This record gives sequence, C-alpha cells and structure tokens, in this order.
Amino acid sequence: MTDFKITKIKSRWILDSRGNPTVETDIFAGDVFTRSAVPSGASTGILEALELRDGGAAFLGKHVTKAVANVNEILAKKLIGFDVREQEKIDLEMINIDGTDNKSELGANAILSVSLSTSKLAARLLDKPLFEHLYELSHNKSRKDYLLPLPCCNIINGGEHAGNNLSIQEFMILPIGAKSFSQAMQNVAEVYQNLKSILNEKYGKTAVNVGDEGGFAPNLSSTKEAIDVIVEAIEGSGFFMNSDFVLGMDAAASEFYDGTIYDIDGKKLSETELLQYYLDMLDDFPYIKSIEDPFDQHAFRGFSNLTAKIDKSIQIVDDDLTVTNIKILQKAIHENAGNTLLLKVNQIGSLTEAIKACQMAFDNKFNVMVSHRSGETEDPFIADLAVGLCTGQIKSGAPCRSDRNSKYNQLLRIEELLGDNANYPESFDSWKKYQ
Ligand code: 2PG
Ligand code: MG
Repeated sequence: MTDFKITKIKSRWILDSRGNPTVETDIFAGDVFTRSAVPSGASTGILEALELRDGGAAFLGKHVTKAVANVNEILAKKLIGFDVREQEKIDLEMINIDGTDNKSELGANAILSVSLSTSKLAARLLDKPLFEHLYELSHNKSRKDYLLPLPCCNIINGGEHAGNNLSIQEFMILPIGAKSFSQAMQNVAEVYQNLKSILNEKYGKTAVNVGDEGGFAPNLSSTKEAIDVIVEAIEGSGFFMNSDFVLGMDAAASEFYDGTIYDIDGKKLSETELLQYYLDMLDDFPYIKSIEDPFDQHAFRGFSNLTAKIDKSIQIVDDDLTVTNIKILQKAIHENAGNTLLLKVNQIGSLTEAIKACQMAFDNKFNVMVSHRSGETEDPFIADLAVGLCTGQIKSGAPCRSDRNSKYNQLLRIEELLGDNANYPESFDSWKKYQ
C-alpha cells in the first residue's frame, strides 16, 4: 500500500537564472521524493509576500541560508507524518507556524518550496500527472480533457529586465490563430528568429543581446518603435496580425513612476495623460489586446478608468496591483480595476492561496494568466499549474533560454500526453468551459 506520509524534508540553496541564490526543497515519502525551486522577481510589488534574504555580505545580501534553515530546522520537523494529499492542511500549518501576514518570519520562499513539492509528491504517489492532481485539488472533481494555455511570449525586454531605454518592460506576442499549443510554439519561435534577423540588420548585432526573460533588448527609443519591429517580424514570417497574432505588453508602470509623474519614452505624463497615451496606442495598434500593470501598483483608480474606457475584449492585467492576494484582488474586483489576474505563486507564497486567488478571479469573471518571474529556475511547475487550473493563458518569457523554455517544453509534453484531450484556447475566456 502506498504511504502518503512525509518522512523527510531537505532544503538547499541553488542558483537562479540571474545567478542569485534561491531555495530548492526535496520532500520524501520513504524512497520517493520530489523537488521544487522558487523563482524571484525584479519588478516586485510592494505587497508581495516576503522573500527572505540574509542581508550581509554573502551574495551581496541575497543569500537564502535563513530561509533554507527555516525549512530544514523548523518546517521539516513539524511536517513529518503529514499526508501529502492534504495540501491545504499542510499549507495552513506552515502559514500558522509563520504567524505573520506576509510570511516574513519563515519567508515565502521557504514556505513555497515545501508547498509546491508537496503537490508534486502527492501526484507522484497517486501516479497521476501533476496537472491532473492540480485540477482535482482545485476543483474537487476529475476531468479527461484539458485546456492548454495560450503562450504569451515576451520577445522584446525593457524596463527592469534589460539594459536599454525602453520604459515598457515586456512586449509579448500571443499566437491566437494556432490550432494547438505545439503549433503556437512553432509560430512564436519562427517570429522570434525572424525578429532576430531584422534587429540585427536594422540596429546592428548588439540589438540582439537578450534580457532577463530571453527576449531581445535592443536600445529602441519608443514603444512604437518596438511594436513596429515586432509587427514586421510577424508579417515577415508569413503571419497576419489579428488572425494569427495579437500583441500584449506588461508596462510594469510602477518602475517608471516617481510618485507623481510617469516617465515613459522620455515623456513626463500625469495619470490622466498616461491613460490617454494608452487609448491612443490602442487606436493606433488595434491588435494590442492585453496590457498589464498600466499604472502604478497603488493606482486602482487608473486601472478602473482604463478598464471602463476600453473594449471588453482587451485585457487589463493586474500584477503588482493585486500580487496574487485575495484581499487585494477583492478590492480590484469591487472597483472594476482591471479584468484579468496575473497569477504568480511566489507573490503569495503557497499553492493553496494561489488556487484561491484563481478561483476568486474566475468566480468574478476575471481571466487568469499564470506567470513566471524574471528570475527563474529549471522547475516547470507553472506549466502544470496553467493546465491544472485551465486558465488558458501563461507567460514564461521568450521561446529562448532554458529557464523560460522549461515551462513551454513541459507544456509540449503535456500536450503529447493528452493527445486528443488537449485543447487550445479559442479566446481569452475559453477557461469558462473548464471550471
Ligand atoms: C512581471 C514579472 C514577470 P518580475 O512583472 O510580470 O514577467 O517580472 O518577476 O521581475 O516581477
Ligand atoms: Mg508584471
């Protein structure tokens, strides 16, 4: 008989995609173990759960020995004997041991590494793919067919993720016209390679250096210039705007806001002027269908005003605004601030709470996009999460660099495993048929 009880927990530090230390944890049930690593953001929201770093000299203050010790010396002792199928019970136990609102005692990185590994071990012992276990955990029922996500691939990096002058952090291409996930990834990869040639030809070879998320980081002077070159790459690859691809962006506007003024593309704009900037942009480029964090992380009013003024088919995505936290998401829903939740497990620090945020979003007709962080590892957890929650959307950067492709590649494997039971979204709200 399978024994689902935790027998051992072992945590360590490893390096993430930016060369900073992060927490990795193995959980054992007898001889069987699973492993999870925690990602880390650069343009983080102020209200995110706390990522515990040591301070001091080691790794320029970024070492995680305290978080690792919190797993090995505190959580490992308390969780021995817990049944890994009881995800919520284990997560709540960790939240209680931590005892703070933002997981600052043990560290969200410590707690999350255990939380994610727990779900993987349960899936392994139940002999189920992780996405299936995650579906059952979040829906209390099982299903055969699944919704693969639309890959929202960030092919030009700016903001905090690149050493260029682009204010907007992410320029994403969304392959809406593909009929399958694998076709979508192929289309994206072809555009990416063509974009590389175009950038090289137009701006020289330094323009194809890449940023933190694997997208190119050319020193373009404006948002418009970036959009134009992306459209050229899409059309040059034989695809059509609107039918094959639409565009998305993450402004990550808190990063170009000084508390009074938004400094974008060399222009100094008030909140009202920035609103008009987006409305003009949507007029000029009608294939932009998703804008994340268009205003500062405290600017609920800006989000509401923009959401009210645009067509309902366009996504306004809440990332730093809501930080995967149901209390803040509730406020955003109440104020109609945005219409889509960006779901990042490490913003809240446990799987159970991330699932609750997703459910709250869906219950209130918000779309959900599962997201990586700019500092990533080879752990593909969020690929299974996107399928298990049937969100129909994921962002994991460019189709380049293994920390990004580990997620897309896992989705290719899931698609293969599901065969005819793998579905590709027809629209942003395809998730509605899967809840
Ligand atoms: C974002 C993310 C991921 P970071 O802002 O959405 O793309 O960046 O992890 O740096 O917060
Ligand atoms: Mg963001």
